[in-house]
Amino acid sequence: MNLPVRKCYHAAKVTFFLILVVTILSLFEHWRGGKRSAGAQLYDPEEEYEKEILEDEARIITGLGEGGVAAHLIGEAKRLGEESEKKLAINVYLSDRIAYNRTLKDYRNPACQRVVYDAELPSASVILIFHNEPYSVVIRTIWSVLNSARRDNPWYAKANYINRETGDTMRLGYPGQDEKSPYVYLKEIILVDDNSTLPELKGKLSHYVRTRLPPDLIRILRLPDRVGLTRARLAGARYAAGDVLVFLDSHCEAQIDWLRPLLQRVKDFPHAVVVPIIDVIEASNFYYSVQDPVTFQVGGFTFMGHFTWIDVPEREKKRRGSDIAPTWSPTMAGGLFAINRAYYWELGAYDEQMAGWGGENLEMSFRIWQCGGTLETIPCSRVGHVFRSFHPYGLPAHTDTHGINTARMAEVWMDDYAELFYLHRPDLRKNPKIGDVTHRRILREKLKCKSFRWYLDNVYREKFVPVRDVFGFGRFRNAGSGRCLDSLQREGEAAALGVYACHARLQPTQHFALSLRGELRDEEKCAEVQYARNTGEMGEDVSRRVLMVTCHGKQRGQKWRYLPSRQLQHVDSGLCLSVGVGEEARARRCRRSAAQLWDIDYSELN
Ligand code: UD2
Ligand code: MN
Repeated sequence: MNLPVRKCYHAAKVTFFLILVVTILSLFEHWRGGKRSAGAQLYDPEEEYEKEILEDEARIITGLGEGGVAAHLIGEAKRLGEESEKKLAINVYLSDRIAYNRTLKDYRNPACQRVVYDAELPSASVILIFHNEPYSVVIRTIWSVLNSARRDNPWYAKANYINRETGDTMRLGYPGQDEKSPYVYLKEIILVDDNSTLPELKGKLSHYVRTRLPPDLIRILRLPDRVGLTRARLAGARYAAGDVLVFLDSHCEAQIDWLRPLLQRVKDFPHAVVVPIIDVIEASNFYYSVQDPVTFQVGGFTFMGHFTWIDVPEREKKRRGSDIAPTWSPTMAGGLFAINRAYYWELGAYDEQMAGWGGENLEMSFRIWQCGGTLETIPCSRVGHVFRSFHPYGLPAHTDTHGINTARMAEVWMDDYAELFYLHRPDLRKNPKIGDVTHRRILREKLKCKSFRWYLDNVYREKFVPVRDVFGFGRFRNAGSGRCLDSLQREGEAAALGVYACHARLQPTQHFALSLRGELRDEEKCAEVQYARNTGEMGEDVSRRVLMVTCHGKQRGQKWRYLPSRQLQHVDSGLCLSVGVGEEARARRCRRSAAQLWDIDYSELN
């Protein structure tokens, strides 16, 4: 009996010993682990960011691109730069090496230097939105906004102004602004991160703002989901507290004294929505390119729903009175503009159901004009923008946001003219993808907005409207061959006018018009006979090409007559439009021939 007891006792001793060893070991492990995690706590991401930023700063090449001149690298660096541009549509490798706060030369119309602004102007909230934009380009944008707002800028030199009414001395700044604040008129910069995935736009960017920029002036709004540019701007606007919202893309550089002209105009006319002249910063070499400080373009559109640049119409040149006066613009590009904050909301902000990219710019442009505001280019304000040849960031897969957003816009603002958009996009007509626009139609009712017809007749009278300024429009069907005039989707200046089998339904390539001015045209191009002016001797078998060139509106070379015989005669050359052997239309001696007989098919648009 004894034995088992002793055995038991022995076993207990061994067990106790084992437990002791295990406990000591685990305590030791715990202690080591504790030390390890204490080490992990010492790891500081801020330190890492700081190190990276110092490395970035060491990379910058002094003087490169300074003054807005083109920057060039050589050898391997040049190749790496070109490679980055192929991938990102901007030479990011080069951008990383140009000073973040490079200066620009003064490219303004010289008359701008003599303009006197109020000392007290409304405060601005500058809203920059971005999704996966190149880090150094974003930072340069922020710097340029900050630098141009500094109180010690030479253009703010006349620091004290007398208020003519009260006789008081006034300091530059927005109402109630601390006189010592180094940034005049700038209330805040709001960075809206539309859920970027690039790591450097997260902690590192925040660190940069905290350590190198005035952090009390810059707020970063991180959106938890990717919402697209319209809703990103809306988020920024909701957050903003300034009197005036100033939107910019995140690849801009503001020109000298760009902000005051915008603020002054909005102060004087709270219903004026204003845009700077947008200069081109070249994506490959960061050249700040200004063709001519005096002439600039304003915004137009195509019925396909695209924004275009147009020359300032002659009647507008007369109305505005001076080259630097606010210039009415039928539309805006969309990315760079300033608007009174209260008015922005009153006017319906944005259509928050627009996703991705596109459409919001024409929507806002038409809405401004139709609902009683004005859209103006302010020539003394210039901002450079890097125009890219493609979107480097992905857009929501398989969704044509530009098309859908434009259809939403057309449904609300274009009345029957929406059909001209659907002519290009029949697939979107009554397409459920467009979603519901009732609330935007209610907005239009509530604001008592005018019709699209009113907009075309008053704001953009120069716009060629293929169903309005015409003798006839639709298909031009040749009696002999049964084929129709067709642009053959040839693009570029002076592409030959073609003939092609008529489509069953009216299609944009076969939508032509004979305008009241006598132009044989589509939306932007007019038919001309090649070498029409040096006619001289013309043989029986003369056969000239007919080219589609930009309409000049002056009739010379672009005038056609539709004869009672159903022939289309080019006035300058006296030749008649004929079907040729190939797919190009020809201008030939007028003769009795079915090849020269045309029926204008007044097709219903749908
Ligand atoms: C032009 C406008 C742009 C916008 C667009 C039509 C100018 C100079 N640019 O195209 O502002 O009105 O037409 O929609 O007027 N972004 C996001 N989330 C996205 C996609 C883009 O935040 O899902 C940002 C992007 O990082 C950029 C801005 O939106 O800062 C505009 O995009 P863009 O530069 O690609 O457009 P852009 O200039 O070709
Ligand atoms: Mn842009």
